[in-house]
Amino acid sequence: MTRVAVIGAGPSGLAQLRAFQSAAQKGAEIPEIVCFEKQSDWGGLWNYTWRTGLDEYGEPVHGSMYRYLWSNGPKECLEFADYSFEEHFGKPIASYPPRAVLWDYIKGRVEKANVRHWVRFSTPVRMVRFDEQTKKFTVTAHNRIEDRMYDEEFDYVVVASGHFSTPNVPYFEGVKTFNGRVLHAHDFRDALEFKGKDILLVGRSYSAEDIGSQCWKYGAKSVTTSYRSKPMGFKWPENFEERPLLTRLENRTAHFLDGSTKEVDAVILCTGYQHHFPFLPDDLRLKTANRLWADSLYKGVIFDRNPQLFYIGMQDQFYTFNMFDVQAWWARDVMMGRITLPPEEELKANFDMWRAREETLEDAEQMIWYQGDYVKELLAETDYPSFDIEGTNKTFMEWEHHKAHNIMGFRDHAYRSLMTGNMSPTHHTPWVEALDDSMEEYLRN
Ligand code: FAD
Ligand code: NA7
Repeated sequence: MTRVAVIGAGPSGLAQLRAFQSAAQKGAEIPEIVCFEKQSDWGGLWNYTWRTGLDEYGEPVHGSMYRYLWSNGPKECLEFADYSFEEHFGKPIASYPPRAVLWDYIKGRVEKANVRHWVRFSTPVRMVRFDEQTKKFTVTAHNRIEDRMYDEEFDYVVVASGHFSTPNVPYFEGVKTFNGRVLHAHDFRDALEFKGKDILLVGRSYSAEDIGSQCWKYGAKSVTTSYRSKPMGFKWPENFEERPLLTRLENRTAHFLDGSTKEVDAVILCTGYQHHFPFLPDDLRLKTANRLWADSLYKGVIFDRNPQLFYIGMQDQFYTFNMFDVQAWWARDVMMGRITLPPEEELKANFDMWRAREETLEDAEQMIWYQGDYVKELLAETDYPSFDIEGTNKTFMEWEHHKAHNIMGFRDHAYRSLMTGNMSPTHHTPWVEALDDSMEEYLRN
């Protein structure tokens, strides 16, 4: 029997499980699926952990999510086409759910699909090898509960281990002598730690924007962000400012490229993450920057040096859950022989076309339409329920517009579901006043 290993049970890995289960549900004979998950529960980053550094077994902690995290984009843009929010919660809900609500939604679909028995929890994959003779993979996994390592053979491997977990940590002169706390966004957990403090964030992307906004919301005395390329440019509140790049730290003083200085209590490096696959040898390992068209992946999914190896969710992301779904459905169809791969020159030409277009993209709007078009291309080749990509892009446009208008208020808007057509309700409390991020509080009418 054909065997498929899925590495990771976050949104991408779970999309792969659901893809196979939905084929089985329609009567198809599917391969045997084994999903290896290093954490003790599923949901990937959405499964919050208080831990930082190493976990209970000495493994690097996967989680980068923090308390009070609310969706940074409209939930209408990530909704599963085969499992709506309304189906899960039994009613339409507001558009920017906190982490716990999204985790519940992700879990709901796979609980309904009854695929938990495919997952081996607390089992990190240590190594994957490919035998050119037998054309099979050997996966070495470590069952941490029994503290037992073992090998198993597979015909296909799907890497869905995420790429926002291993921090990119640049060095800044004087950091060794800085008298406050220095951490990377990966280790940030509770904004209340910085209440009443002057904080500096390095970076200008999602983490800087959101951790900065959150620390401001929970009472930081001042928030300064420092950019390398260009400012974020939002209309920030009074005690929130953007400065050019940090050049050095001296005691508590941060020095910036424009010669200005600022006294700060803590530095949070929001400097992004590395694609890091310590369990893959050179011939199977994806090496790419965080970009919309990742290196080495034909159709954004299949490894260019081994057509039995798939990667899900490795792109930089506007689209998330439903893009992972479309990728997983596509990968499933290749593995099940429903999609015959075109000759390599054609795959390469397709890759070059997407890469060339990626290099022309100038702003978020163009990037969103680009990723939407990519999702559309894969969607047309599978039986994943079709959904309104243009409508999704337009919802992303509204989101961008709402952010530009009011960065601390964009989460107070509501959008129409592209899956059910129903309008979402406006949330009962403005985001800046909503300090309780529990599911009960969010769903309260
Ligand atoms: P992950 O969620 O990272 O899951 C990967 C899984 O693989 C984990 O469970 C991990 O334990 C497991 N794993 C890793 N290595 C191994 C191994 N060797 N063996 C076995 N298992 C392994 N997206 C949104 O749509 N909206 C948001 O608001 C949003 N906010 C975000 C906030 C933060 C702080 C971060 C970091 C990301 C955010 N994202 C958001 C993007 C996020 O990447 C996706 O939503 C999603 O979690 C990606 O799913 P994934 O399955 O690809 O990766
Ligand atoms: P991103 O989106 O990869 O952004 C990384 C940021 O870090 C970006 O602004 C970079 O600047 C900046 N960076 C990287 N290296 C440096 C150095 N050496 N000096 C200064 N600045 C640097 O990561 P995020 O963590 O913000 O977001 C990741 C995910 O988490 C995202 O999907 C969200 O949903 C949540 P640049 O812009 O290149 O000038």
